[in-house]
Amino acid sequence: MLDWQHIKTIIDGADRILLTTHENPDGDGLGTATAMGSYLESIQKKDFKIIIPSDLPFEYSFLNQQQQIRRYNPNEDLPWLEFVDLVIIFDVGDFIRLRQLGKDIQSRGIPTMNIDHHPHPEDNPFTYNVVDTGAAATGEMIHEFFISTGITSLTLSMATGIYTAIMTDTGSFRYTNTTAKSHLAAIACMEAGVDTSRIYQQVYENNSRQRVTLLGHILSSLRYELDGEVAWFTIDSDLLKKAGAGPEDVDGFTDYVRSVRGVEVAIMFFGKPDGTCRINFRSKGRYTINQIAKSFGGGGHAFAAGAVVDTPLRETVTNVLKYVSENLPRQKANP
Ligand SMILES: [Mn+2]
Repeated sequence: MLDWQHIKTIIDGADRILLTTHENPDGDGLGTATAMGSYLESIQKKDFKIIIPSDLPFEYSFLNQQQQIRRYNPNEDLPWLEFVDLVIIFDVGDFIRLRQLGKDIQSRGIPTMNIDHHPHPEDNPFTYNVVDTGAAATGEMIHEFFISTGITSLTLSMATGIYTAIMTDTGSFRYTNTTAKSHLAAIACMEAGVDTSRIYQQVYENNSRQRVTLLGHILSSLRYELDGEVAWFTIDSDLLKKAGAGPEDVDGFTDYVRSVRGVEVAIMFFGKPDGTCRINFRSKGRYTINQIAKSFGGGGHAFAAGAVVDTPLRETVTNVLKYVSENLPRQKANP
């Protein structure tokens, strides 16, 4: 059990606090940042801002009703950042995913608190590490923080953030990481009045037509390896253009592809316009895939991981499929 009281003391001691999460933010990072923002506003009365390294995805705009989330803009934000006492970073996985914001925090020597459920190496750059790899979502940890430090009932916006975080990271309570704790936190959120069906619809029934068109192309070009245990697909700029879609539209496809009968591991290869290639791995639970992601310079959870490599799309596909066919059989989750 983490020493939440000690963590509260550190937060209590800061006057100006920056809350942030990784680039291409998801429901866990944004939900926890807004839940903490609501706490800092209503209970602690702190000077705080939520500043993120990339754009807020449309499907999470319901978390930003008071326009409290902004994309980092050094020109406008640096004067405020100069006098920040503490940066709390949610769900980041790796400091590098803060991009320019991370560099500007580091160069000013501002203390950082890493609240996360991703594994981190011993020699990480954070001042304080608050890590629980057993938590299904960072949202579960923030719920624990609130109840361990005397918050008896959640405000609606705290609960909305926490519920969004846990719902998205557990695939709506379906993935193997879901525990009784996830459900207990969800109960607390429901008791605080969250509209669970509305949150679900905002996040998952808000696909653009372009995104659905892109999904159609992907599903019609799926490839299978290892007797059908591995399914994979590629996305490149041409395909995005054909569908009228953008890079923000690709999230979630790997989870969907994993749903095919017999498929244990789904892999997405996304050849980005800047020449790098993003690889996403999703496992049903028979194989762990974070070691494979790690061998390509990435990382993540046992059953959901990823990497970004500098090799072009085709070469990446060849390299990864070769590595997977040689190494996946040795990655049994329960040997
Ligand atoms: Mn997460």
